Amino acid sequence: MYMMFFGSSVLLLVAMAVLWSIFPFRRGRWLLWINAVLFVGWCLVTFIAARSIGWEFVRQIFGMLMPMVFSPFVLLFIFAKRANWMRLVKRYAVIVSWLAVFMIVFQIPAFPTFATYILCFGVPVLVFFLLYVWEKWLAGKWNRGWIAFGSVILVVAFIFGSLLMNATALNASGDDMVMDWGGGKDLGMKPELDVTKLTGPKETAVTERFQFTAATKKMKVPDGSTKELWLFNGQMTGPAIHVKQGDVVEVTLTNENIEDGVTIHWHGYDVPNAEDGVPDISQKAVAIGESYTYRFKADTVGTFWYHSHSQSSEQVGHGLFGSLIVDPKTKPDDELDMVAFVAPKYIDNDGALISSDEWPKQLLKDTKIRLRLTNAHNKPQKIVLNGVPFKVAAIDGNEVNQPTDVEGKYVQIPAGGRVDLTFVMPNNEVRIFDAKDESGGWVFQSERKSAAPSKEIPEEAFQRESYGTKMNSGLDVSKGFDREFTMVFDSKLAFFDGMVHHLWTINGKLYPNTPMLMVSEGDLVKTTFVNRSYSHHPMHLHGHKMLVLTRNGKATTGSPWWTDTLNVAPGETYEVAFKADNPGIWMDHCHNLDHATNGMMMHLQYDNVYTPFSGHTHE
Ligand SMILES: [Cu+2]
Repeated sequence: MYMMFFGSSVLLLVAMAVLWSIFPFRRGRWLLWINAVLFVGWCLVTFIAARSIGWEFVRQIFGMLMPMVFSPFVLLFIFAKRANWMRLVKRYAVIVSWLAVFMIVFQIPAFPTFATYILCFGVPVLVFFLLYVWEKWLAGKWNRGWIAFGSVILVVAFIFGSLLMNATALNASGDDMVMDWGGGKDLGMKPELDVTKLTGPKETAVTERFQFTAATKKMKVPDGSTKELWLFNGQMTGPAIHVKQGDVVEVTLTNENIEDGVTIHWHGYDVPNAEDGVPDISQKAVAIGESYTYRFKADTVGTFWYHSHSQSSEQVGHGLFGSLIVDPKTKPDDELDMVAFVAPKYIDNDGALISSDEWPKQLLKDTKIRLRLTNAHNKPQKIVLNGVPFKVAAIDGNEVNQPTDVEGKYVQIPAGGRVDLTFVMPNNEVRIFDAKDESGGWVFQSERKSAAPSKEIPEEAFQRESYGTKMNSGLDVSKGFDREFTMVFDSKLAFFDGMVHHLWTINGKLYPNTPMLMVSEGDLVKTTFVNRSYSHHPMHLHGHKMLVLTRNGKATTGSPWWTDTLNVAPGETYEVAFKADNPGIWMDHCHNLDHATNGMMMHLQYDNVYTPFSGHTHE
């Protein structure tokens, strides 16, 4: 819907600009009338968009461009009876309407800064003044060749100007750290806690020990070709960490030959800050030949994963990830556990499911299965399970209260997110696959020979917000919040690494210039996500679980929806709450790792914590 608003706005503004450009050369009121109709059309499109997706999505673009594109009509009306002023207004209309077109194409009004206000409100006034001066004292001639030449120069200057301006923003040092106290008390920094002191348990407590070596390895990938991958212990996917609740896990990571250094981040697992594996925040990336030891208590049950958080987009993409599963102390031992990942884009861009487990080909009837699926890709994935009704037993490691049977629906997993699907093996074959890879995935054969299960992709999506049965979430949000933050997502074009890229902004800012979200320990925090861009943003907060309160303004009704990676689709708004109960400096970023690389990251910082490392990271 937002895209429809944006696209039709661009078309309508271009049409208006073209008409204004003809205006100085053709007489007749019809041009003016069509132009007025287009303007009304644009207002209507905005009105419809505001009603259906919310004023928040359209207010910047409309609010800032509307006065600009409306101003020629007003001026024409004012100067209707004075021929030489009319000439001036027509020239003004051409310039200002094209300016509006470029502003909307580059989405400049979507994330206004002081410079944007000058562009939108100051430049039109300046244009009018300059035209007046030109007409009055230089007896300006309106020459087509001159206009064409002037326009080309202006357009080129404007495009390169915007691209360069945007690129400069990404290369900023971030030294002028700005803080956002979320409307709560600004307590000032009282840094007394060094992140390196916020560690897991002592060595003596360790019950499960792992040695990981990160190295390159040539390996066959799902499409049959051989690629150089970057792997933990030479395995795709990395060695599984499958432990029991109460275990103390120790992982010693050694970097054999991965340039730029490696770390391990325990995705979705709320470890103490020093174990979080974010370079330049909780540690230095582990350089070639060096080692680093992580230790944490496995007290939270569920499906998690681990991956390098150094140059994440490249390193996860090349295979530096694996599964982290914590079983309850007493596990129903008749449940058959299977772990799989949607491959990251470098290993397979087309939705191949990969696993380090050997999955059984045939299953006995009535076998209970738990499929633990993690999306290591950058985009949300549609998972299809055909041939049997199933339950969505857990999301991001959090069990759903009384899940009901799902049939004829696909389940979307956000990039970085996990789902546990459970089912009881029927007397027919069952197929699981990613919607991008209909002929791939797995088929579980039954005892009885049956027709091959369908490759059909259901049209309807599983909706988490109303699934399961309501129960006490354990987080009381009825008495209001200590802090409230809003994160609005946009995109802009810019030069970066010598190419034009999309940069992804939070509140108009690029990392590391995005203000840090400041909290005090014990705060109850609300965050609102608003996605005005045209790409999905799976928002991942380290160190905390978020409780989803509303989706697009509607309160969630089912089992409490806890998540660590929430997919915010284009045009969507979510409100989430979390308790600030894990002191540290935590990343809050988009898990489309390309977006994170291109600006969509920020920090959540406790006011009493500091890092001895550089203080901001390039992931
Ligand atoms: Cu994103």
